Amino acid sequence: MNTPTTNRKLMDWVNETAAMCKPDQVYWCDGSKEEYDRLMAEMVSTGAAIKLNEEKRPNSFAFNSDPSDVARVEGRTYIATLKEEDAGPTNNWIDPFELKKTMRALYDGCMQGRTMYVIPFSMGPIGSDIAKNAVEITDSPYVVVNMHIMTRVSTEVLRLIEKNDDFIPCLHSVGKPLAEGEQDSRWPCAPLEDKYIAHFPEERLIWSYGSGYGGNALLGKKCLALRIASSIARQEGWMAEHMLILRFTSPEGKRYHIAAAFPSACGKTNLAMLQSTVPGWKVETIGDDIAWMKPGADGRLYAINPEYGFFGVAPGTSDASNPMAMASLKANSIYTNVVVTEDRDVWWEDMGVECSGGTDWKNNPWKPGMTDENGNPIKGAHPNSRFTAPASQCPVICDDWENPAGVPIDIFVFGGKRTATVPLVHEAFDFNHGVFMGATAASEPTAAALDLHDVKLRFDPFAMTPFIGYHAGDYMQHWFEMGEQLGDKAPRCFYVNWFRKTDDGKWLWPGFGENSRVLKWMCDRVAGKVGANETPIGLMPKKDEFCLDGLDITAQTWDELMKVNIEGYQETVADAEKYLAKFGERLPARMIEQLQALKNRLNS
Ligand code: GTP
Ligand code: SPV
Ligand code: MN
Repeated sequence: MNTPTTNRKLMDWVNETAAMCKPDQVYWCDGSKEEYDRLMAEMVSTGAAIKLNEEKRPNSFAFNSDPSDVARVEGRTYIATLKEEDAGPTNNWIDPFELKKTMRALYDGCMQGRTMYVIPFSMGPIGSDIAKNAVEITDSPYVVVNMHIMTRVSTEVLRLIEKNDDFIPCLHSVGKPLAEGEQDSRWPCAPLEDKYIAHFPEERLIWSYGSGYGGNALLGKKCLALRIASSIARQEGWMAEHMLILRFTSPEGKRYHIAAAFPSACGKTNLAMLQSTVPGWKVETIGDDIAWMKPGADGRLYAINPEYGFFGVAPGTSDASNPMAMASLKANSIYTNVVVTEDRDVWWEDMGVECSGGTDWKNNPWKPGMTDENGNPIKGAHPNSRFTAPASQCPVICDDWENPAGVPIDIFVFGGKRTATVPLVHEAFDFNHGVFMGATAASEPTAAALDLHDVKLRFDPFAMTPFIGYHAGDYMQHWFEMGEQLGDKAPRCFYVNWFRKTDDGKWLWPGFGENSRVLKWMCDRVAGKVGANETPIGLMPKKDEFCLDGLDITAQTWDELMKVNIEGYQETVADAEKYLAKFGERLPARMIEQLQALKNRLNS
């Protein structure tokens, strides 16, 4: 093999991995367009990829996964710390020695009949202080092309590793060795019981086996930029969060930077690119899924987006709901588990265009209106089908979105999907109360994780439950400590819920672009331009200070949207208390104080 590095550590790791996984060949990726085109052409020739209509979707490709491999698998995701208590009650734990033994047996010969790709990549602008260099080894060419879009893949990263000897090793295999002459499947993967998405935070190491989908396989994203990074961030005094980052600019040109944490498939991509309906105000995007944030020299908190592309939920994305996402994915994109239409374009549910038929995500002939044997509609696209699109193609991406210095965050927003109880918006009394709000955020499950279907509501602190690489109690404590350090420069905290429904199942709030009205109220609060009603749960808008012009919202709907449901909150508090009890001694004292204070306010 020709090895484009002389770094001992990297060479040893690649050689050891090759000896264990026994691929037919080893290939070092350079991130070039030529490499991308060649791998795509190979996948088209084997039938793994479908080249889309060049006129409708230039340079774009569709893939269908195995029906068993369609989302993250939280039940098979592990934080393997030396001590079990360091993984905490929200993570699956296995002793790292035992897990490595199990996984080594699986990795042994797992790349037979395949190429082992070595992908040098950077999370964050290459060479910047906040970026992290990493190398993913994978036997999936689908992963390579997705990594090209989602991260900065470059031989420049190898040059940096030569200099500083510092990189995060990420090992991935689809877990399907090929016997001599065996025909490969379109989407090779291993059965659920052999899938492992494993993290060794003390070693800063990632081992993933058996899945080719999304966050299970594109290891820069959830595994590195959230689970491993959150653990590093706590040690080093910064934050790695499941947050979008946007810039909201007033008609006078004043810029506000907002970072918002919503659970998977709860509206981050939508909010990150929203088309403001408030006259003169505009949104520009910095990131749609992950924020890395560090205190700057001026004492404020600065955020960067460590990613390079969007891996966004396809269904529901339309010119009406998210035109900027639609523009981002017009060309040079990858679509996974959507409908490929008869004219080789893509389609998904609620795309807002007619479809006469094509091939569904399971590779079956499909027409709209088709039903299964029980009369239920057959979806053409999987609910967690996704597009992979370069962030640079977003028409409202900030000019300076790659500035390694980041943007100063003014506002934190927390939220989730709650069809009842939680009002449209409320503000925290202070930062500690904001941490409590984020730490007790709860959401109804979505299709983004495979194994949560029986859950009605889950507490999802900071939308990070599946992504905290250590004990969630220590994580909450880290949030309080960051607030202490930032002092009066800490971002103001708000909680939102776009998802309230009426008794007959209709959305109470129009959402999407109209959410700009809520953002505007937040900015007015920060600027001291509007007051607020003090309620037991927090500070809420005065109706005449909240812009509803041009919206068909009755006084009754407004009251419903802004109602503080005391009994509902008392119930949630009781549930939160039960949930937090699991954290034992590592539950921060400030969480207990906040819980007690909320109880008192609700009871008085
Ligand atoms: P991940 O990429 O999984 O982390 O998710 P995300 O938070 O980026 O999710 P995304 O923005 O793709 O959210 C998708 C879902 O939220 C779709 O079902 C949207 O229709 C829905 N959604 C987003 N914004 C709104 C809103 O304002 N109102 C309503 N009712 N639904 C919304
Ligand atoms: C999520 O599930 O929050 C995602 C998609 O952003 S994945 O990258 O698959 O985790
Ligand atoms: Mn996400």
